[in-house]
Amino acid sequence: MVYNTPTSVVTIDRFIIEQERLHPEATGELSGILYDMALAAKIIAAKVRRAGLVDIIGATEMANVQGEIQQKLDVFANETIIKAMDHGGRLCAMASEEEPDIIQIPEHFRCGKYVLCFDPLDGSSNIDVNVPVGTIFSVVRKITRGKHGEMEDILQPGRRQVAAGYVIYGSSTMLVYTTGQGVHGFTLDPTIGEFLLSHPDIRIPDPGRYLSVNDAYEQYWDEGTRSLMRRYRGLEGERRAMSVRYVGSLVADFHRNLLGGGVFAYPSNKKAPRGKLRLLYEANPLAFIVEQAGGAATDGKCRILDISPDELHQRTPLFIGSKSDVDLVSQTLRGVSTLVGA
Ligand code: FDP
Repeated sequence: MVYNTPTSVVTIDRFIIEQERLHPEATGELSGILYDMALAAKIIAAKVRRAGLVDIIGATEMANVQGEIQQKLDVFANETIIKAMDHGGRLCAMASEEEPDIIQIPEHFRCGKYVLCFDPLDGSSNIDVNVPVGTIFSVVRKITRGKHGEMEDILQPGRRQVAAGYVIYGSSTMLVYTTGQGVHGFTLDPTIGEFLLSHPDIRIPDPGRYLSVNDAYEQYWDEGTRSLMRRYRGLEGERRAMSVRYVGSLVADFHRNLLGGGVFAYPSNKKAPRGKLRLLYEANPLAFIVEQAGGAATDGKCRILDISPDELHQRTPLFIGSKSDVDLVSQTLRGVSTLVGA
């Protein structure tokens, strides 16, 4: 089906409003959050695209502008999202991977009924070498009674998310999101500055082709995890060997596996007993998306979306991707000693 022709396009704004009309009770507040995220994504995309030029142009700018210091990209992305989201009257609080505490809505703006958690620029250690990076976000409803958001509003299990998405800043910029009615992808058309519907109703292929894991940690894995990886590689059991693809930028690895099928794994290891990735900013939103696309996500023992967070920056082991590939995790780790939760 053709969605976009030279004279008729499905922009993200049009898509969001059409989805909203399916729910006559909707107030439009969630749609507003998605519009604002799309705007922040465009601003960050423009900056990321110029990242390689910063050293060259920065020097010239230093001479002309009054001593302005070049901001690091992850700091820029963090501030851009906060400023795009704090004034709309839709959020009561935010939490960012870049900030130690809850971000409150300034007093002069209205507080709303939603909470936003986000990772402004995931994989930012890859910026210097021109590898894709991403933004990840998650929205839940406020559950406390007061005007302002509290820690309790943020520390909710992922199954309560009402929206989640990511932006990948790659060879093209894409925004992929779900509000619980499938997963839809939009590609930024830089000539008109709009996200256009390019990947409606994404379904993750199953079984998957790709295995994404940093196996430099093999020496620190327990026997269950080693056995699982041997199975994925077709060295143990009956499975066909998967191809290994590891960018080391979560959004890029996840996005490829979502479209091509596969599993991304960041297991616990002796050095990092709870893994590396953050539950609220990385695992939860991607788990909501993958489940909506027909896939699954687990920490090895428990469905990611059922974990009740205890702290803002909690880490979790993560196995995420095509359902049958993720199901193999519990089948293999069951009964074998593992470090999960150690
Ligand atoms: P980064 O440190 O570059 O920000 O969560 C952070 C993350 O990247 C993910 O994007 C990536 O999947 C992972 O860490 C890579 O970790 P390893 O270097 O330990 O493999």
